[in-house]
Amino acid sequence: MKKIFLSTFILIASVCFSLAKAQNKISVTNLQCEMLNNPEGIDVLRPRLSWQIKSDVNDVKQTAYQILIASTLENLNANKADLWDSGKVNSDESVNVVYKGKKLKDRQNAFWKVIVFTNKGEAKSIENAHFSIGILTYADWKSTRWIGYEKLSKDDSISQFSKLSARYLRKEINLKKQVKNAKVYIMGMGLYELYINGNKIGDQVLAPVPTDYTKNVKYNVFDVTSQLKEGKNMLGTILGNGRFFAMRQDYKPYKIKSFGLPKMALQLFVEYTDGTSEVIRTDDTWKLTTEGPILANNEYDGEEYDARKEMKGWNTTNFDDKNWVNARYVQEPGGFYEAQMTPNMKIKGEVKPISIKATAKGTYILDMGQNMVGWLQLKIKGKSGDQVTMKFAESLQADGSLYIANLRDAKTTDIYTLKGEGEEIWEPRFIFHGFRFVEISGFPGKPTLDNFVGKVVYDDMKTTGTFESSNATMNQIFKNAWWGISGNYKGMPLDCPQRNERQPWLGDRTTGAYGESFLFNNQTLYAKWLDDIKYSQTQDGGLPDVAPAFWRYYGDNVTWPGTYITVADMLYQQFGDQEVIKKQYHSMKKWMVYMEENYLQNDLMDKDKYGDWCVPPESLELIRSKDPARLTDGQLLSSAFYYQLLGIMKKFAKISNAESDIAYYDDLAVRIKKAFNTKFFNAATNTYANNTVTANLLPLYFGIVPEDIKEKVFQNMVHEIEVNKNGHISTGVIGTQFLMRTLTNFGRGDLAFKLASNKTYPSWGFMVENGATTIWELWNGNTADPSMNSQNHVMLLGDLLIWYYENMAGIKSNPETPGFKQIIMKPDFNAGLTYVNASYESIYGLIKSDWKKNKSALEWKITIPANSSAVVYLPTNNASSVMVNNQKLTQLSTFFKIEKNNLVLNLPSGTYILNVK
Ligand code: RAM
Repeated sequence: MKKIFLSTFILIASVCFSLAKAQNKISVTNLQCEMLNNPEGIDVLRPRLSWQIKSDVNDVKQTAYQILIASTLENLNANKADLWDSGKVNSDESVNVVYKGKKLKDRQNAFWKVIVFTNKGEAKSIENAHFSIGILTYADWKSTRWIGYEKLSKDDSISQFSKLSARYLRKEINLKKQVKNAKVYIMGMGLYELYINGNKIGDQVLAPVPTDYTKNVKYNVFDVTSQLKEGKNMLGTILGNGRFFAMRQDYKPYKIKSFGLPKMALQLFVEYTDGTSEVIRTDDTWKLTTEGPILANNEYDGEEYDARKEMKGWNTTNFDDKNWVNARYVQEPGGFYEAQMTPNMKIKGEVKPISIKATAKGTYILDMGQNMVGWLQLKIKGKSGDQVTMKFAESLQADGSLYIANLRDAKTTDIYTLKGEGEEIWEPRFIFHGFRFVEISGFPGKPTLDNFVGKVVYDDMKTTGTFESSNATMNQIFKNAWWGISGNYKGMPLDCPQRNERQPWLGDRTTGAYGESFLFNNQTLYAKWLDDIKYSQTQDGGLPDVAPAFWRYYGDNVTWPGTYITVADMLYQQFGDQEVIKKQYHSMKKWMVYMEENYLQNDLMDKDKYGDWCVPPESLELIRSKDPARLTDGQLLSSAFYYQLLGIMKKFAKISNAESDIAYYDDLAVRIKKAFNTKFFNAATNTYANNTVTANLLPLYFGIVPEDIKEKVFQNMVHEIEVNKNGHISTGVIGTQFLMRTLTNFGRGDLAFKLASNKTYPSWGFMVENGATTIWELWNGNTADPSMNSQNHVMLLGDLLIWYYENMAGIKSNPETPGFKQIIMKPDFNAGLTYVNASYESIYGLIKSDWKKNKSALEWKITIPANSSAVVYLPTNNASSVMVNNQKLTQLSTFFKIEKNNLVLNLPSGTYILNVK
């Protein structure tokens, strides 16, 4: 297929696109190890290195590279690559280049740079990069003790609404010599803050990322050289509950997992200038108190803080801790220790409230103007003992009061008690809320907008995508999606951030993760999540619906657990990550075999739990439809899904050097396809099962429909949408994952556009019209029963964002060359938009697609990063109507061909303006 494609290109003339005569400026930037910006303490001995080439000339291809890695910065600066000098390697690889130097050891420091050779000249990386190895040997942790305090204070409770005061710990250390290098390795469960000599270490919040602590425990690593001095130093930590001391502690213990009381283990590794070193470890000489100002911290219920109980100087050497007790030795949490390979959360932005209104009760309602996730910082003056209560909610009721019914039993309330010493500024440490509105009571005096700032909290990742088009509804949906996705990143992808749930449900991200990857660099977060899923696998191969399995849902369906495989595929497609597949392959296969052995009956997968979750129901108050005509057969869903997964596993088998498994997948796929068509296809009507859109869509998208009847099935599906559903969506979480792409692939981009720009029920635009600033859990989120009705859920996005990028902007990674090594730029110019301005920061660099058209002309500005290329589709079959950078295409030397009324160009890297008349 590919070969035919290339051979039909026509070579026209020999003038090159690039401005080759201009001075070539090549630079190498953005050096990354394991795709992390700051990989301090990593968990791999063969890390992968990546860099980006930037250039102001077109057509830049890497021809070779040389990587230099040294154990010290001095060595690197002197070009002494004592760990690895790759030599000049003739290769165009610039991402995920595997380390092949000396064996790296625990705590090894590495400094590196790269020299890149291109067809347009060579360049050295501007910056030096750094990584260090974590503590990979369990024995090195052995004499580091876990410490804590496993008693409750009088106001604590182990109950449905668990309440526990934060633990404060301190330890004075005496460093006898001058410090050359110091690193701290900390496991603080559930959440920690670390201080040295009174200063907070790092700008992370809510660290570390949550895991099933009986399976694996993440440690964080910080370089603290500059924080320590010769002589006395003070280490201090505060421990919060997080997911460790579960939010619903003694409530449905058969379902909700809890891990005990907070605890920590820490190593401080100090290297002195004289070459000697020392390790300081947690032990029972550390002092502890539970009498600090954080009286309670519960992710669902909120934080309570009494500023009168602040212990000034507790984390400095200048403090009398006679009332503190010695920390107690406690059991280790049980899981393996692993360096955290994804960044912690941070405060990523601020939101200023837009209004504050007094209520008849004497309280105030604050409006942030945006449904956001994080917390509120309070600036306040008052008397000692004054108490301000802040209750958080997503929306208001008709009478202007908070709508809290959809929070279920989450109390979402922060309480601050003033110390009365002038201006006090406070924000919580160990909780977050999903909210737009806050009810404030007990505020001393009259609050104004200046008393509050919203802190936006999510994993420290870059926003990689922008999108703007001629359709205002689509633009607002994009913004709402950004807020929903970022807000639900909490060291794992959550379903929602507000009610008493907040679980990492697999099914919510099956395809969504792929769309999200255009907006955020979510690679390490999802790689971590795949580990969470692997760790939650049962002995016999089963996978849960929620991972980490804080809620124990082991229901053995296909559609939710299948996310394990589709998310790995996303990491491969979008980031070119093969390692993640090799790492997970064995467990994925184990699950596939487990499902086949236990649930394949007559060649169909007979196990489904959720159906096409959350289709628009027959009555607007309903959460789940009971109307058989709206619901799609569970056996159809699970069989079609399993069939699709077999195809992905086949690809993974090749990557994982497990080719011998392919025959197994192939055989199953053939059998399932046959049984599927026999059971569900209705030849008289050319429809599947009960002819829901989803029932036809899945076999179409997954390639189950026989070639000769595809078009008929598609036309039937279109009829169902256009006529029977009046041009509206009727799919739920499952069908919506394939809807937009299928319509466009079969030539009905206009109908996809209609669905994307609809403002009436049910549609994403309907949410916007009803004031949504995020995406709802239900199409009828404004009217449905509150018992399952979150206003910040991302699962209904389906493949919408993929469609925005791949089909509207025309930014798609060629599946043959994953990670955007080659970009397929094929916007559907006729769907209904008149312009799109979009960009995506890929691992090769920035990709841009800005097009605008009127009846007679199209102008398209494209940027393709260096060392990448693009196949560009123009909507014409007339080469002489095309201009490239103000020159006639027919006078240039580039390959193009005409394919189905498109003129297809092969463009090397660079910036182009294409005009079609
Ligand atoms: C709800 C969750 C989630 C969904 C499950 C099946 O409780 O909010 O979004 O995956 O149900």
